[in-house]
Amino acid sequence: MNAVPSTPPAPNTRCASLDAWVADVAALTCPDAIHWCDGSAAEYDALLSGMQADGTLLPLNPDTHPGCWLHRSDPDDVARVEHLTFVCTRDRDDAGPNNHWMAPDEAHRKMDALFEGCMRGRTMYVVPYCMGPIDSPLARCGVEITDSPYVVANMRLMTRMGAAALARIERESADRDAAGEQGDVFVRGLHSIGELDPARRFIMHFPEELAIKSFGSGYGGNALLGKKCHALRIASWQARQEGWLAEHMLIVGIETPRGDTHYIAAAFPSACGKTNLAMLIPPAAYREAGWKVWTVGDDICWMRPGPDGRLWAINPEAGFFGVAPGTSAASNPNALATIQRDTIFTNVALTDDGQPWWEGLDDRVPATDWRGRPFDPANGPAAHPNARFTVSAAQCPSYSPRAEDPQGVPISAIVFGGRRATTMPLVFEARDWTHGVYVGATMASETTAAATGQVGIVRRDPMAMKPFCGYHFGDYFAHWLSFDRPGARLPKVFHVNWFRKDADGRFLWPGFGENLRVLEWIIGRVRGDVSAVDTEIGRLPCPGAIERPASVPDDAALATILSYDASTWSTECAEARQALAAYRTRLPAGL
Ligand code: O2Y
Ligand code: MN
Repeated sequence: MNAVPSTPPAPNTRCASLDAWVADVAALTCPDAIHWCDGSAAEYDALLSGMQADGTLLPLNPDTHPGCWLHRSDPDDVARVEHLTFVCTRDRDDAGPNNHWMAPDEAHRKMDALFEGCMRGRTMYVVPYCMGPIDSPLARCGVEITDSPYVVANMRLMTRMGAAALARIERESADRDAAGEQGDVFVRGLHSIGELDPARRFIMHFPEELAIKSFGSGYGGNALLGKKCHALRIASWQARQEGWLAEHMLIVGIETPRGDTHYIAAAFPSACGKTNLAMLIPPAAYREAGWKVWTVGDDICWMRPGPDGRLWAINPEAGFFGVAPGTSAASNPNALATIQRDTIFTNVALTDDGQPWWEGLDDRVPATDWRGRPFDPANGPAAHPNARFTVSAAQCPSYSPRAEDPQGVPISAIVFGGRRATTMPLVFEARDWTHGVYVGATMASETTAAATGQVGIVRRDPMAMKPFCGYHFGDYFAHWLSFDRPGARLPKVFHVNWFRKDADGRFLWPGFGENLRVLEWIIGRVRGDVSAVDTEIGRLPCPGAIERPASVPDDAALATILSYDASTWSTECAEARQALAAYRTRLPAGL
């Protein structure tokens, strides 16, 4: 680690604006040392050892979970904080009613006051990173400055971090200078854990400046700035300017017995099984017939029109920051296999022999809860409901070789979905792109206990982007509609609902691997192999088009899951119209 020089620092990189920014941040935050991250294995090991020494990380059982660690976060710092998250645009309307807004000058003043001297006694890490394959034209770079070694270690798993990213920033900055263009080629993210005081916690986004300032939290989406802050809020703004889409979507490749692979991008709000769908294991009969599922990404998708008119997508992330509770050999064997080694667990419980444990994993009784107390059911769940694993995507058994393709993968279908006990049939297809955008813009999901404490409230969450769109939703919908232009070969758009219930509150559809039956129908529609029934809500599968899983008792039950009720849908449409009215000043006429 280099000590902070008392004279202005010599250039560290071939990007003068980066050097100048780092020097300015050091002058403001007064760290004891500055460390430029190179992303090497030696650096990672040194960070882990340092965190083991100071108790930030505990090693897990090396026999069952080699290279795995437990981090216990501050009990008041366990999730994203939407009410403290702001989009700071010059014109308030540009942030839209879907964001909390603060004027940029005021936000900078507020944040700089918090950052003043906050790194005294700490090391300041400079973390260059690339979102997307390092040589992809769709990838974009950022630099996160942070005083948290836990954040650095997580960023190494979640992004392409270090020397290669810095080299790309230097190259792009030289190209921009040579072209006489203004502006930065990287997103500037400044983060400090501060004192982890919820009263002094803010996450500010400055999309016009490609900048993020985050103070007071060390956790997940608040602190790993490459993820929600950069890859969604700032990137959605950049994408609108540059003609692409930054979406809260998984990307999964479905290989059929014919040997062709169709890539599907899917948006679901939290707690709808996104990671499970991205890592789906086909039912035995499908596996035997030659179906395979390939994981490209489980959370974020960047898509742009290619020369052939199709949308080409990359996963900007290099790892998974997945929810541990509920992950099991039954729900997601691929995820479980992925996290057997070299994984950082956050806020999980421990068994008496030092293995990570969470509700839903198996029927063992944990010894220690997520706060490090002897487990007592009277204290609530053993693992925090938002407990996480951070792991490199390359460890996933179903990781797609095409995930590293700089050109991305062509998207055949876009799927929207939500958790709906009633109203929404298992699947329907939108009539055209505009209808598809409407379906995404009006999608909704019922809350689960883990998310809010209130169960079963229907919340509209357009394209699952409500917490993540960096600008006015009206402009965002218009941007989506703009992709329908001459020469475009857009994906078909679908809506799915795995969560429909019967009158007794029992799920009607088995979900998990059986969802492949629905994806098979979607692929049939993309290829033009299967017909559909035109209805007022969209196109539905013909009877018999989706084969009945064993757990669905008879064809009548299957018909119920596939059907809709016109009067319930009248209410649905009225509610959807009311939700869209919130964006009326900028709502495109097409919707
Ligand atoms: O709670 C957090 O800080 C993380 S939220 C998150 C993490 C991974 C993937 N998706 C999400 C989300 O809220 O959509
Ligand atoms: Mn997410």
